[in-house]
Amino acid sequence: MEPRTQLRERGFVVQRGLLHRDEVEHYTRLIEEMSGLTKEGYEASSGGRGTKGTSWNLTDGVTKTEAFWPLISHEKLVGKVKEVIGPDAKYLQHSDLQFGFSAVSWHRDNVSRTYGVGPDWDESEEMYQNVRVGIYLQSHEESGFALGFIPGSHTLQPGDTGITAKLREARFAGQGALAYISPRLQKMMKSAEWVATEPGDAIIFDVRILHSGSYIHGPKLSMFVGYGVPGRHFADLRNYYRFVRPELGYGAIPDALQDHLRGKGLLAEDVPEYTEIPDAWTPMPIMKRILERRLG
Ligand SMILES: O=C(O)CCC(=O)C(=O)O
Ligand SMILES: [Fe+2]
Repeated sequence: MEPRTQLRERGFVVQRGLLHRDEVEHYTRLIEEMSGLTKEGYEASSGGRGTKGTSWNLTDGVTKTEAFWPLISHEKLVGKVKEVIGPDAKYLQHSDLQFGFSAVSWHRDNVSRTYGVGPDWDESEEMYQNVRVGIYLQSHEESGFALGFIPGSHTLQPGDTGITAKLREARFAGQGALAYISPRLQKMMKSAEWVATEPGDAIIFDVRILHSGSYIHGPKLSMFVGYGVPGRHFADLRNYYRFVRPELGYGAIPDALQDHLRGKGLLAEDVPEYTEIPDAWTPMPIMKRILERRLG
């Protein structure tokens, strides 16, 4: 299947070995330095969810850290992204750097996270083409990590009536909560497809797709970058992370990065700024406070 069709129909595209071994080592070293953690010193924590102890997550870390800017314009990566969303792909500020962190719960990364509700699901005027790329630096053997997807959960399926979609989403939510209890319960999600990753592998996915990290028993290092085709959906996602989710600490794109992106044809110019987006998902206030405390 063509990569473009794959993204459209299934919601994700796997690119094995996108980064060369030297690049994997280079980025591993950078993340180890920044996090103060090492692969050798990794200790499984929080029952393999990697949410406590030896875990580190720098939200929008790629934008904030000059050493990672070459990743955004990495030729092979950009080439693949353009195969998937077309030649107008630009950098979309939605990034992360993670060590020992696995997002064990079925969730979406987009703005309106209730299936079918809100502007993200309206493609009558503009196609939705915001993707995130997860790039992994560890082997499946050492970490046990795989990224799970519910194929097709990113777009309105033909014949989806309100009630069937609601029931299905409720089932996903229930199973998501169960997944958090144990790996065995997580694996009960029958409609999930798990992609076990190896060093340098990249997974490009529509940010609306339901996805979940697996439990891990060893070090996991990942980098996330975003791309999209400028337009309404692009601006919504950019403004969402920038203004609707202040607890994540997104700032303006540094001038020097803007110059770098412009030079590579990856800068989205004149993206309108606004702070309110209908049906935008936000974490519960208590979660927000905890996050703010952790970040601040
Ligand atoms: O655990 C992973 O690699 C997935 C991370 C993820 O889904 C997220 O950070 O939103
Ligand atoms: Fe996610």
